[in-house]
Amino acid sequence: MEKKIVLITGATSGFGEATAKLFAKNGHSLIITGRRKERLDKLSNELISEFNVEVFPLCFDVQNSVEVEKAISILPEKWQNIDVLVNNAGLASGYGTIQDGDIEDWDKMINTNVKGLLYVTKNITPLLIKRGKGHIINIGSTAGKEVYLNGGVYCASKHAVDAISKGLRIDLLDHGIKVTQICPGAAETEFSEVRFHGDKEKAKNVYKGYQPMSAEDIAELIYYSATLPAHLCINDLVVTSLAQANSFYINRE
Ligand code: NDP
Ligand code: 8X3
Repeated sequence: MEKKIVLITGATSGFGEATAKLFAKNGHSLIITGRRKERLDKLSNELISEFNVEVFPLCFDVQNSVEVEKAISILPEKWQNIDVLVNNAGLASGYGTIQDGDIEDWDKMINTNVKGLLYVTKNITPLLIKRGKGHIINIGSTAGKEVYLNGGVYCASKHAVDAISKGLRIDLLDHGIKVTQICPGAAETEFSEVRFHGDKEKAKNVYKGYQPMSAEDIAELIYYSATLPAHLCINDLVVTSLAQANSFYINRE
């Protein structure tokens, strides 16, 4: 199989980390990103020693447009031949109504999930256009399809990802670049710990009484989407565990 260069944002945990491992296991080269440098370096060493692949770690905060541009501009020429961009970095911060909302939480979600995804995309897309091929995989959410109580701003940010994915697909149509959005329901990662500001008990309760998806489940779908024949593109994929019908109904024991 053709060896790809895959850039994954938010590879220090959850979906991003599992996806990096799966691509590495299959011999692909990886640009892994995140803010936590120690985790990036640890993952980088692990991928190199376990799978004997090439890895380029890039430490930056997607919220900062200057940092994003600077980080991507230092990529050596051979690393600029990116085949797949996985726009995965993202978070929910806080859980509550808009009338009681915390502006810092809102800023974090909108700046990361919406503006951060746009900054990374703006900097990588010219590299794909230059090569006349490539694939952008955006991690949306069921929260980008439905709106639930106490999740208004997170849902708004993921609805924006839904719109951006649709818009990008149109913008890039005559450049031969695929755009896929993957919209998972509940998956057990560090996501809920981050949402509840480190409260492990509250985070655990989100996944109580049913089998949620795992980071590895989502990695499989990202990998599958990225390795389809050149003429095929999954545009939009909503995926939940068997126990979850949608954002509102989960079959708990
Ligand atoms: P995790 O918290 O486990 O991972 C989130 C990743 O995003 C981390 O690697 C983190 O790295 C990175 N990240 C967060 N903020 C920034 C930032 N400002 N700059 C750079 N990197 C950042 O959560 P998941 O793996 O679950 O989440 C991944 C994506 O999936 C998110 O977009 C999330 O919204 C989405 N999602 C999650 C679902 C779930 O149930 N888990 C369901 C549907 C969608 P670091 O902190 O090192 O910067
Ligand atoms: C994460 C899934 O249900 O917490 O995007 O919004 S949910």
